[in-house]
Amino acid sequence: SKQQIGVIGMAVMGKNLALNIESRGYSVSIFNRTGERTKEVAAEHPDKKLVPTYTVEEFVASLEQPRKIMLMVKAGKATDLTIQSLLPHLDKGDILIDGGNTFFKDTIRRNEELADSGINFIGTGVSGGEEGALKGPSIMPGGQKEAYDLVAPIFEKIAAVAEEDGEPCVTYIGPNGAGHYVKMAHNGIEYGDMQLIAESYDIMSRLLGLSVDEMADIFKEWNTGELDSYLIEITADILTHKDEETGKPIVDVILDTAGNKGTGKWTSQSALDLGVPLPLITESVFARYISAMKDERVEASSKIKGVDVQNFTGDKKVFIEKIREALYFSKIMSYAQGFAQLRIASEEYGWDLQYGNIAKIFRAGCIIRAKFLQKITDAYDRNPELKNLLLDDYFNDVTQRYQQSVREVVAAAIQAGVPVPTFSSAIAYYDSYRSADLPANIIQAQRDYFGAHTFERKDKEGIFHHEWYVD
Ligand code: NBP
Repeated sequence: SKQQIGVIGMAVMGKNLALNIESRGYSVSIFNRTGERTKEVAAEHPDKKLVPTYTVEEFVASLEQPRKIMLMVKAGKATDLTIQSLLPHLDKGDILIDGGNTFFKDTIRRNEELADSGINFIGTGVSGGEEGALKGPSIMPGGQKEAYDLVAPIFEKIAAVAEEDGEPCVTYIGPNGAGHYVKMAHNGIEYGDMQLIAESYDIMSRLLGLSVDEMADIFKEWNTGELDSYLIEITADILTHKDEETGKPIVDVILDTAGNKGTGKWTSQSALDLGVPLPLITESVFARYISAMKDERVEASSKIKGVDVQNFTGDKKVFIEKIREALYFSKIMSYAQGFAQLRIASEEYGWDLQYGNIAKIFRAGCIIRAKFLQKITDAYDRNPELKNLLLDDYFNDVTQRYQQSVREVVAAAIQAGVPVPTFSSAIAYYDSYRSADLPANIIQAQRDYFGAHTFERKDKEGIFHHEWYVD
């Protein structure tokens, strides 16, 4: 008998996803370029309905039609090569699902190319890392809707479930690259959240002189309120771990050089391409880059003085609450920017994204899962056409109430020489967005002065040029 679905790529993600699908009662064919790996996976799980196959022909022939094939291979060239190897063996109506972290423009291209041969192509974001893949990820599928409908029952069973209403964290995102775009934006938002948490830690550590244990308790406490989220939860936990060798908190021995796989960069690049302001996430990408310049920073630290950090004299408890408010405020700025970008991308690429549903499927399974996402869904339920989350009553009210804390925290950090690129960017965005007048009049005057680029006027319609060089 034939299998209901096939998974290609038996590295950690593909293996775990195959096990997840199998655990929901499906029979799964598995295949990996290196057959040894397929053998290992099958041998590790003899009791599971995982059917190992060792050639592409054997793999494809083992599947029910229309075939459902999930690719979990390295994004980029490996994905193209895998698709090419499958193509001669597929039939019209078969469905290829790419669950890798693929650049959305590659997905648009593959979707178009394969459509010519009658093959459906679903580019799907899968978030939640290894554990998510095994126990329930958040899934962001994009591609032919009719094809998605055929795999939807499987996806709905393997996805994470939102605590609030028991709904699976998967929804059809839109045509072609929409799913991978949303996954990319999710990752960008993840970069922002992580950097904001890192800055909060830095302020508490360097400005308030709190110990790692004290900070663990604070994050734990924060996780019971508005900031309740996976990333706050794991940060609290991380801070309780000790290094086995030295007995020190593990964070004190981990090198302060952040890696990245490029998805944050893609999000910023797309924002630049679309002309959408995405300063907070972009600052978080740059923060990783500057962190990676460790040797240069160490050298600079001995040459460049900055300011001496004064002992904090205020009420620490009060200030910690301000940091919490600043963090929540800044997180809202980041999501406001990210969702505004989704809106412009949706218009540009014709995706008709449903922002409230997107926030909903982030509520569980994925790295940015948080109570807070329900607020975003609620905002789009109130107004599906919302231009920016900051215009929603809830977000407007809470940011209005918390803005003073951000101003104080950012000012104190700057006075003390503690870098807060994302916190300061958050308040700058807020102040820019709510300013009816910005100093761009000066920029337009300069452009007109040196390049005769012309300008518009506040008081009447039309295009104007001023004669700047009259003697
Ligand atoms: P990797 O991204 O490390 O990819 C390894 C897999 O790709 C192996 O099965 C490998 O086969 C296969 N592969 C390579 Br490499 N080159 C190939 C080629 N030319 N032809 C065919 N297969 C090839 O695995 P992963 O970490 O499990 O991630 C899988 C996908 O899921 C990636 O796109 C990743 O970005 C995405 N993702 C990962 C995470 C995560 O937390 N790790 C989360 C969400 C999404 P081999 O065994 O023969 O070398």
